[in-house]
Amino acid sequence: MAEQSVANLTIEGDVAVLTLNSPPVNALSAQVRQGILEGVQNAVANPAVKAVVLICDGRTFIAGADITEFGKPPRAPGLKEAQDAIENASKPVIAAIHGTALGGGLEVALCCHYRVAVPSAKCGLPEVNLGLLPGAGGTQRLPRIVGAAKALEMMTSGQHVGARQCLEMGLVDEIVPEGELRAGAIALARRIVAENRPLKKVRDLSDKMLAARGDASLFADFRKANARKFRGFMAPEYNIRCIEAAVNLPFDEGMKVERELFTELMQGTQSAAQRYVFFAERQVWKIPDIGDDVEQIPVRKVGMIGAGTMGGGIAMNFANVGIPVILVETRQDALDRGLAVVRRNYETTAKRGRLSMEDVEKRMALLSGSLELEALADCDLVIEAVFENMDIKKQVFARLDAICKPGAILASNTSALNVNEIATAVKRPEAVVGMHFFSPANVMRLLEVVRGDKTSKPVVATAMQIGKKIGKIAALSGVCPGFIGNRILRARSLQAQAMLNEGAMPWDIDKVLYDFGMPMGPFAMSDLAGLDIGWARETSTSSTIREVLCEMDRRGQKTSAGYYDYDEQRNARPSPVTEKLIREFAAKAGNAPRTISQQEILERCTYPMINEGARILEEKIALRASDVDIVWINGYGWPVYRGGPMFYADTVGLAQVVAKLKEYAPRLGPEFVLSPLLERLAAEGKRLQDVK
Ligand code: 3H9
Repeated sequence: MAEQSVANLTIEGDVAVLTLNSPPVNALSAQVRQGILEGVQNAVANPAVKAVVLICDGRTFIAGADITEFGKPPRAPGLKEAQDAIENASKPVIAAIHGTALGGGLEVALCCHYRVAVPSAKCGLPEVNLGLLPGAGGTQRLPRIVGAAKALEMMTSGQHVGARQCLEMGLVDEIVPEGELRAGAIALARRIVAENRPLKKVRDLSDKMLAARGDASLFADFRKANARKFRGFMAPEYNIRCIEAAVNLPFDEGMKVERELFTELMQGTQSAAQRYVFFAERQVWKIPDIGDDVEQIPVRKVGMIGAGTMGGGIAMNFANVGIPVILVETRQDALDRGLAVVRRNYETTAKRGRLSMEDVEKRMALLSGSLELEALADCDLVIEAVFENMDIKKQVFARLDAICKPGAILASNTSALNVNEIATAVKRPEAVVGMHFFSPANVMRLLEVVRGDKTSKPVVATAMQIGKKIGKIAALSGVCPGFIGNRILRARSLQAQAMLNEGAMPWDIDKVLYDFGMPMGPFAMSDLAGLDIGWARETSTSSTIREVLCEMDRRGQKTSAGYYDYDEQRNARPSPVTEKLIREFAAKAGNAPRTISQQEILERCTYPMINEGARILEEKIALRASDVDIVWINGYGWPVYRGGPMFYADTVGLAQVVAKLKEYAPRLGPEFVLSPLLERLAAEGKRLQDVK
């Protein structure tokens, strides 16, 4: 028997109960595998035992393979041995599921002869989110029990499916009341024995798959319908291939396909990136000098200054979790418009079936408006989203200082301004923090929390935790122009603009970045956002391409013309006007246009970003490389299968990045400074992700 604490076998009359206990999530470490193997063997060998229940202590059923073991030498026993012991047992084995049965956990449950769950339990095969496919028979067993169509949905989305739905699909056999799992599972075990029910092996089922056998259209249609969502990712396609194998091949042949494709994914860069991101998403919440003992400030009411696109979007996040928000505007029509936009957003969600009309009303009832800052006096957290101008921000903060109750958090949604300077406007700088949301704020997952020199620990801790509560992923940044995200964006923008002057066209650059996996390139992004952000006709000097485009009223998608021309459906096509303008600018500067290779475009865009990320690390603006990656994945659409710019740099090799940056240096512009940290790590053969 393995260690008592990991797997514990007790005999209750004629039923053996094998309880796993390996916190935090009962992942299938070598010890747990050993515990299952020996536990089942011992139970089966015991003549008094007629059936076996497999159950877990703690917050969840087995949540999957132990991801920390991936990439390390395998340790015996393998999961298959443990699964075989279950599936081939001569006595019925019943999985008793609470929490989440995920990945390898569900694959173990699928080897059991019966499954019972509590109503709050969920099942899923989320391997796709780690750039993988279920590698312990899940790809072959799931379609056999739920059918190919449902398996396609579940395995390519990684979704966790609730117990009731699992019951309907046949994935679980019975649901027992919350808190009665153990007793319910034992009772089911006894019934199975009494009724002499068969030892049901999922591998032998076929009836739900017969319809799909030989019908390639199910798969072709599914691929087509999801092409956009799956773009660039290997794992969804590999999952689909495994389900095709399940449908068309005998079980053991299908298992061979699964093994082969699993191994390929596991050894590839995409899965390494996605596993890295899994841990990065959990690491990002941890702030070394702020422990759990730091007190949080209860946030029961939020004030929002500005009811425009940003303010309204931010307010929705709080209303979504039941926190009331007062929105303050300077004019009644702006306030009315802002609230109407919020209502429209909610109603659109309701029309798509993702929210009930009752919930729309509930959320709207949490939002109120005012034209007076004084209305914010009793708010626990006030966020301003006014015009990006330091003087205006300081005026607002000075007024908030006079109005807000002691202990209130005063947050700025600035995307670039100095939070320390903003804090000089108040007598309580410890209360001032940056909370930088990304547009559209009700959709985008990222929140940059900006810690000023004087921001107190409780304020930082609360800003992070409230971010978690409203479903964001919060990354901590120090103060610098543009913080983590926009500072790196600027490094890319400078190169993209420079390359226009050297002979590349906006669509050449955008295509390279799109093919790399970004949702769009920098010029398409500018057109979407509006070229006139921060531009005014009165002060325009015709000195940049962007200024001249604005002067020509080519202000982006909203005017059907920007860098690109747009048709009525907003489809972009390269613009001869823009092309001519770019050529004229280059000629004026005395630049002879040259052909810039796709490779150079990619390197010129991404390597300066990496360099800027390294500078952000050495200046201690970011706590760790993986936080930089979290920002770029969640705020700017960096493809998760490339792990973020820092992880990507490690996969390219820092020596290569540095060598190229040195080669390109004459073209990189006066602002470019090679990061000493990057240079040192490259020389030492180290990685950015190892910087502590
Ligand atoms: C797989 O199964 C492959 C097989 O098909 C093939 C095998 C041959 N391993 O998320 P939380 C840690 S692939 C190791 O904050 P929650 C996590 O890092 C796997 N560690 O809790 C964190 O550590 P820390 C398929 C893991 O309550 C702590 O547990 N399964 C694993 O918000 C708490 O996690 C999955 O992909 C793991 N598998 O959510 C499921 N899982 O405290 C992955 C978690 O040091 N897990 N940890 O930061 C989850 O989705 C969530 O953790 C879960 C709980 C929903 C279970």
